[in-house]
Amino acid sequence: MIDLYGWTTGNTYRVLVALEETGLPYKTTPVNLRERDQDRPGFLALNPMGQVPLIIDNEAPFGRKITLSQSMAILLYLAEKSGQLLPAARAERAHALETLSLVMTDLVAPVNFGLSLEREEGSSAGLAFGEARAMRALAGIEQRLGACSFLSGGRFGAADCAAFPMIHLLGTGRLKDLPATLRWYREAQDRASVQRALAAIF
Ligand SMILES: N[C@@H](CCC(=O)N[C@@H](CS)C(=O)NCC(=O)O)C(=O)O
Repeated sequence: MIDLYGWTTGNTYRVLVALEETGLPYKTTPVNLRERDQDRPGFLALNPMGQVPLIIDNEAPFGRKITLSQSMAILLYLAEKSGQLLPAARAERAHALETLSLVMTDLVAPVNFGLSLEREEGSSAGLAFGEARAMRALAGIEQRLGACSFLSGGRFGAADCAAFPMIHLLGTGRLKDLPATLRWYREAQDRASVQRALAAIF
């Protein structure tokens, strides 16, 4: 059983979609960010960064319990554990990882940074910067989805799990000139795994 510590944020939903896709058994534990549960000693002992998501896998494949933070590392761990979420062929796998990296560093990171700057400093400049970077990343995503059914290649995988919550947050208005991305978004939204992830209770 995998314990997922999380809250209703994109970084947690990314892991929820991956858990639902793989079918690995898990249970959720809320870390209420509004009440700053992340700063409590019990949680800091698990993740000194005081951030969610975090998983504890009590049945790690190498026979020991593992505690893991960072949503991208968690996606890759779940891919390895389940044998799903990444293509087996090496060239396809390399492109799936390239796309995962694009999603996390060029789409998710700048938007989240902009949102934090706005929330904590009241600055809209950070959000404008984040959005401009996001549109560039979406152009890269559009190109990928023009050539493949999914961001991870022929099957929904780690890069798709990573991208869905952020594209969901950005909204379909930003996808009007990106037909392949809009097609992908609608298909992803209809997946049972994504629906279950979005309905998860914290
Ligand atoms: N790079 C990390 C970012 C995690 C992160 O920023 N988590 C936020 C919620 S979305 C958080 O826990 N914030 C609480 C805080 O920073 O105090 C990941 O991908 O998991």
